Amino acid sequence: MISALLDAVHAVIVEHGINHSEFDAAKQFAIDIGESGEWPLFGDVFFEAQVERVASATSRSSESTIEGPYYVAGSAVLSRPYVMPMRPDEAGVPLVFSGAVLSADGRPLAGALVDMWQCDHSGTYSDVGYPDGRVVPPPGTLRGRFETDEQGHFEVNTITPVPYEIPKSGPTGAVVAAAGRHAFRPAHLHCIVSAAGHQTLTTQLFFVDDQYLDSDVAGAVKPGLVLRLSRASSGEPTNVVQYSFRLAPT
Ligand code: MBD
Ligand code: FE
Repeated sequence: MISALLDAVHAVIVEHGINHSEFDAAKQFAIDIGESGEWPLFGDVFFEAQVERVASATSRSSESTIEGPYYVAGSAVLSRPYVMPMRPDEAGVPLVFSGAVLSADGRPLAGALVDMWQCDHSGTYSDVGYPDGRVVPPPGTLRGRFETDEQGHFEVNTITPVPYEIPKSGPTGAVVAAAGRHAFRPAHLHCIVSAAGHQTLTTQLFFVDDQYLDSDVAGAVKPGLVLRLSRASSGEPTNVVQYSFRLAPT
């Protein structure tokens, strides 16, 4: 594999007539990525979706997609009724997300664990070091874990995520700009779903009509993961959405 990788780089050098100053700039770029702490961001934005497509090609679980750089293990374990950890005045349109965790044959899985995280209404994740001076929510905000009930169901209260613009001021942003792309991901909820005797599923949920579905900077949208939000019947400005995860047995 390593020789194939080196051969691919050699081929680019030849085809594009890379000179010494371009080579020096590439080395400096690698140094900058390291010094900025952006290796996880850079790797996940440009390469994780490809790795994930290869890894999931033969999976019998429902659609998976990338984890991305912002998962934090060990988030709050919620108790019912489930509410994602939020500030008292958390901005954003309330969202009630409900659904089920099923085995591949459709059997409901009681006691399955959903580990969920998302950005806030300004497009900022908690527990992430940002290069700009933005307001980062308190640790643990909009990160939580909750279980399905005896029927394999769950319902969690949160806010509706908004499109997420990856940090533009660092070296990853420079590559995005050089590639002529915008830096947005469509709005998404991240979920890692696990249950005894089943393969763990890492995925994301997106929403119809998002303007970035077809141009996700991380290329991680799959059609089956795009959900239709609807308005709660209460008359309050609240969105509701449903989804059922299916896990392949181990
Ligand atoms: C994200 O929120 C994300 O999900 C990915 C994959 C990359 C950067 C930011
Ligand atoms: Fe994300």
